[in-house]
Formats: sequence, C-alpha cells, structure tokens
Amino acid sequence: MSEVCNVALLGQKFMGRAHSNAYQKAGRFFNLPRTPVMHTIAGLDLIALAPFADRWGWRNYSTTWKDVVKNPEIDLVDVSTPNYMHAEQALAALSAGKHVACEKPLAHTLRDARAMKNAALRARRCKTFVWYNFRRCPAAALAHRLVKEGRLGRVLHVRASYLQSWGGPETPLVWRFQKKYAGSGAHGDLNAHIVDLARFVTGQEIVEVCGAIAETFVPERPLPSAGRGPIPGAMPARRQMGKSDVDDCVLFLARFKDGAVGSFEASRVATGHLNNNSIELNGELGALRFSFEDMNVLWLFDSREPKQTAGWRRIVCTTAGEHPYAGAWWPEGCPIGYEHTFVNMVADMMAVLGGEEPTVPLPDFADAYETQRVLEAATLAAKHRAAVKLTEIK
Ligand code: SOE
Repeated sequence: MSEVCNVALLGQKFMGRAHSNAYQKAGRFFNLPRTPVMHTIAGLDLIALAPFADRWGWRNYSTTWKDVVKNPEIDLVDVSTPNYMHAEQALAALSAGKHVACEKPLAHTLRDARAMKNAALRARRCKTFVWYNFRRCPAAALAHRLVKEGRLGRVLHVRASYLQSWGGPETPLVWRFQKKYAGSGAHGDLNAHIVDLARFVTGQEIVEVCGAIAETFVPERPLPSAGRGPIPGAMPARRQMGKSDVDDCVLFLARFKDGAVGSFEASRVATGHLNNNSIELNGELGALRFSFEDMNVLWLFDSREPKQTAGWRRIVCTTAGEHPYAGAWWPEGCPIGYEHTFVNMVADMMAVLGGEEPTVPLPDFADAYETQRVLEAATLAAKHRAAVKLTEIK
C-alpha cells in the first residue's frame, strides 16, 4: 500500500457525504501514490455524528474541530462547513502544518479569502486545494485540453450559466440565504463554479466586469421548523418568517485577458432547471459546449470541416486513454455522475500529495482567490451600476 494520508473532515452535511464517499472510493478505482485514510470526522450535531461516522467509515468522530486540526496524526484537513467557517478552520489547519482541502467558495468575504490565500503562501510545505469539482467532469477536462491545444483558435465568446430552481418562496431560511453565513446567494454558490470553470477551460483571467444585476426575488422565507409537527385539531400556526439578505440571481458581463467577452448568469429560481451548469465557447476555429445535466458529453464544432458535413459533434467522454479520468471507471459508453467528480478530485489531490501530476490542474487557495476577486468585482458592479476593473480588486 502507498503511504497513508490521514484525513480529518470538518462538516457532516451534504458536502460531508459527498467527500466521505469520495475518500471511500478513490483508492478502489485509481492507483494512488497516497492512500486516504478516513481518520476523523468533526461536526456539531453529536446525535447524528456517530451514525454518520459509522455509515461512511470514519474511524473517529469529534465535536471539537479545533482539537482535531491539531492532532499530529492528521495530514489533510477537509473544510466542508458553511462558508463563514472556512477561513477560521483553514487558517487553524495551516498553522498546524496540515494540507487543506476547502469547499467552494473559498470564503464568504474577500477579506477572509485573502487571509487564506496569504496563509497558504506562507505555509510553504502545506498544499491547498479548493473543491471546484466540475473541473473534474471528463467532458469539462477535455474542453480544457482542447482549448489548450489550440483547437478553437482564439476564443471570442464565453457563455456560462448555472441555473437551479430550488430557491422558491417555500424554501426555508437556511444558512445559504443569510449573508453573515453565506456571503452571498446564487452568486457565491453558483457563479463561483462557472467563473472557475471559465477560467479553467479558457486558461484566461477575467480582467473587467462590465456590468451586473443582482436581484432578490424572495426577501422573506419561512424559518426552518423547530421539528414539531402540527397538533391535531389545533388552528394552523402562523408561519414565522425571516429576512433573506442574499441574491437569488446574479448576471454579469466580463472581458477576458486575451480579448474574449463573456456572460455569466446564476440563479436559484430559474424554473425548469434543476442543476444546469453550462458553458459554451466560440473561437475563430471552432466551438465547444458542455452542460452538467448531460455531463458525459462534450459538443465540438470544427469550422475547418467542409460546410456540407460540418456540424456539432457529440463526444461521449467515456473512452479510456482518450478522455480524462475515463480509464479509472467503467467500460466505454458506461456513464459516470455527480459523485465521480469528487472521487476524481480525491484522486488528483492524492496524486499531488504523492508528488505526481494531477490529471488536470487543481485550484489551490491562490487560484480560488482569483475567482473570488471576480465575484467581488461583479458584486460591486451590481451595487454601483458601473464597470469594475479587476485591478481595482486587491
Ligand atoms: C447548491 O444547490 C449546490 O448544492 C452547490 O452548493 C454545489 O456546489 C453544487 O455542486 C450543487 O448545488
């Protein structure tokens, strides 16, 4: 067995499950230079924590993350808590000399994100990673490679949107709708993904946000229930409401360093869309498009083909040796899904920690900070109804 990497996971909810599953599976499907060992899970909900640890295979559990990150046995701390906790936990882990994998967005404020980036730069022996998992869809990774090889020529347009619809007025006021916990709404949650994806696929930085709209359609939401159902025969209780102070959607336009122009749109109230993370690139020689709802597929248009037969080619990215990550999974034509993007990410993190190259580049804190700067520029552009150059965002 390769050298072990003892992991401590902070967080026991949705991402806690996604990451636990990924640590379980990575070593079964990939030959890893480091073997992730599920050492300790830390969470606040003690009642749920023991069954969680048992179900997912964590050897220990704890409700005191501050002790966990200092445990000398731990090599990698995985921060999968709500956004406002990322900075404190990541900084503590870095100062204890641990590698850190942090959920996206890097932080709930630019200030915290900057502190994390600077701490990571200082902690030279620690590696940092940010869970921008969509980079690790084989089709998105292939898009990155094709653009790098020059298959599109000069990229002119980037059109990215991340549309969901779970954020209607019935959705309770969970932390994701409160600025003090989340930082923003659809913007930090979903635009974060597509800004990262656009930077990754194009290989270009965004240099200006030219205009933005942020809208909150649902300013009040029902408070999450205290857990008790209605008393039979009683008058229905008036629902208690609380203020949602984050955006439900943010749209913005941008310019890229080498001249491409881009549009970005994130929404949690885009009726008809469940988890539609899409990107299209149009270049001088061709075009590419990817949509997560058909995640095994990349569409390619090559404008050098004879007009008679030219058209969008549907590439099913499941062929070992040809498509990134495909060789680790199933025979050709057998598709993978959401969870595999996290497993692919663990495999790449273990590659880096074992001194090998990842299949495609992993974002570290410095890289994710660039995404955070773009988000901040869009927030300011919406607030001031003005264009914002990235040079203005330090
Ligand atoms: C939001 O609904 C969400 O859960 C994001 O927070 C995740 O990052 C995305 O992968 C799925 O949607």
